[in-house]
Amino acid sequence: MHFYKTEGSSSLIGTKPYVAQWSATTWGPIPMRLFFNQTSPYARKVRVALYELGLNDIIQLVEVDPWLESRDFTDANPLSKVPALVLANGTLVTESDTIAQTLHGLTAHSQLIPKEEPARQLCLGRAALCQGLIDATFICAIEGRRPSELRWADWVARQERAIARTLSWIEARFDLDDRRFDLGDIGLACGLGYLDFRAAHLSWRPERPRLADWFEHARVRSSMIATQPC
Ligand SMILES: N[C@@H](CCC(=O)N[C@@H](CS)C(=O)NCC(=O)O)C(=O)O
Repeated sequence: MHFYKTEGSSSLIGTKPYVAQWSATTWGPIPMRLFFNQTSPYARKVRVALYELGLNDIIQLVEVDPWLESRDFTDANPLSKVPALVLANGTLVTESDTIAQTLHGLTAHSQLIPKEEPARQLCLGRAALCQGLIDATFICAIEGRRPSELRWADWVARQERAIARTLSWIEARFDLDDRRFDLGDIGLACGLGYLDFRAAHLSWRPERPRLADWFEHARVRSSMIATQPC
């Protein structure tokens, strides 16, 4: 078992130790490592994708606090942001959707991104819009952490308007299908989960019943339950 510690953190990390039964022919002899933290909605997208692809046991999960800029982590990712994937050959991949696309490309029979058009384009379009939804919610959460004299209320209000419009857009236009859980759906589920976690006061459900109904199914998938922020 491999456990890693981050500088300045007292917690033992490596919650899911690398399991020895991996296929050297597919993945090579060195484990891939995913740097993440429990509360990051971006990292959650990748962790959900790992579960959905059945890869969570062959990737070493390394929990870090990106805000500490610890040497251990910045040596792996100079941006000090999670998620970050380090491939078996040492290649660093950042950005949640790029990481998910990389994992999709490495996995036979992955259904994360449809092969055919226009389904592929639609999936990537949904994923990108939901990334923007997460970004807006994340900005509000970060503003809330500033000392009160440094908070910019207009900036938060602008993000909250963007969140409200985007949710209503999704309610009206997205093809919400319970039988599918591709990268666009993962982005949506993690975006809604993050709203519940950090911006519950926005009470998004009453005006978006279709979306609320869809999320009731999505949020109880094992991949979502296993990656709940805490
Ligand atoms: N666009 C990036 C966003 C990653 C990101 O901002 N992650 C946050 C955690 S939720 C982080 O690591 N922040 C640390 C920092 O900005 O220094 C992605 O999709 O992966």
